[in-house]
Amino acid sequence: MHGDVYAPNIEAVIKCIKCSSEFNLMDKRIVCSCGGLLQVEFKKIPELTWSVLRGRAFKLWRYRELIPVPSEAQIISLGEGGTPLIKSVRLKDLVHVKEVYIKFEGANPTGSFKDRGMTVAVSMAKYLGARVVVCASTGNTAASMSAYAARAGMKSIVILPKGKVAKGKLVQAVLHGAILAFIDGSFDDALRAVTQVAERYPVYVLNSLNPWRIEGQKTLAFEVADEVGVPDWIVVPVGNGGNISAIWKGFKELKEAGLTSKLPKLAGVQASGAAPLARAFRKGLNVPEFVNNPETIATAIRIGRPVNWPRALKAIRESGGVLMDVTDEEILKAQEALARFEGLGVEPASATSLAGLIKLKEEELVDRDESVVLVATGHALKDPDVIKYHSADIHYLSSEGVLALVREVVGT
Ligand code: AN7
Repeated sequence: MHGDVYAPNIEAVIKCIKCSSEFNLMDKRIVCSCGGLLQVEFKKIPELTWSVLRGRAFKLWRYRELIPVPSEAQIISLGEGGTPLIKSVRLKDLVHVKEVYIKFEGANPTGSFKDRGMTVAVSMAKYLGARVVVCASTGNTAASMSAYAARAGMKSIVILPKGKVAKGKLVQAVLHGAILAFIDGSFDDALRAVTQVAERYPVYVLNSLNPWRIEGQKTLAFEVADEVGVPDWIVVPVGNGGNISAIWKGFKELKEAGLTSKLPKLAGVQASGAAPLARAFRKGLNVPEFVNNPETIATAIRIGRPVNWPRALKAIRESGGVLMDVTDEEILKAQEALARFEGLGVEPASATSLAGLIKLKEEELVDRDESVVLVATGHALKDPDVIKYHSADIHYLSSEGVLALVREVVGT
């Protein structure tokens, strides 16, 4: 399917953001021996023009040169990326800003932005000879990993917080043949278990600690810039802080490559019951105080110890942006507004971006002549159980009853 993808020779390394050690791209480690996070870095940013890129399909692999997977690697793809960037027609007047776009990541093959990271990281896993991949997950990572692993012919093991994963995501992991391990505890406990497993057994870890996940997820920035240029703000739901770090990396690389000239301000949004980064930002802390019992209706971001916090905090500060939190009530209201004013069905975690924008506007951090992109990370179908929190106009009627109902609705 991607035989037409240009496979470049790339000069890049894996580098520790803490101790600056450098590793070969073929190195299998996903964290540095010093404990620091790893990042893929170009030695020299490839020379590119928009017209070359735009001659290819509007999909993630359009940006092949900026994704330094070695050219011999087989690309495991489900046609991810190229998701709709939808201009808001009705919400714009509610929030009073120049332009609001919604990047609808629910349109990815497994219904979330995770597919961007997985096409890249699973391709690397396959290339590195992994047979078993593993992740801790609040649900979407598990759904995406098990789909891509299936396509790559690898076994997947997903470690999940018992009772806290939305139904749609579980259906996907089961359907794609993953081994599901539920543990008593939160996502953070599941990730600790993954770390222990990885120390002992030859498994490849596909959590967003993995630098190749970031390489895939940064393409969201490429697509936004490609379609409408760089906005003034980009608002991103934050759990582990992987996606917001990736999006920042994407915008920075575009600027470095001379493809854009400005950078956006990043607004990261957490759920109030799981907001260690927002709290650290508010207090001006350099190291967050973790939350031991995170709780929110937005189970995707029910995370108390975000592993990507160093890069997420750095990205947001560098951009001149903000980190904030929104309540479950605000999340549900925003979910309903996106669905009922724009026709966009997103899961609760994804609605934090609109809830965040509403707050940013109230606090006058976003100006009325600024443009904003809201990242809608996952599809509404992921989490059908939240229906109980929304107003529903449902009737059980006889056929005469139906006639009466319609008469009332049309107002005759
Ligand atoms: C819909 O699936 O962490 O800040 O294990 O599913 O990069 O963690 C999901 C995260 C936002 C937060 N929106 O992204 C997992 C997982 C949705 C998500 C996030 C997630 P990060």
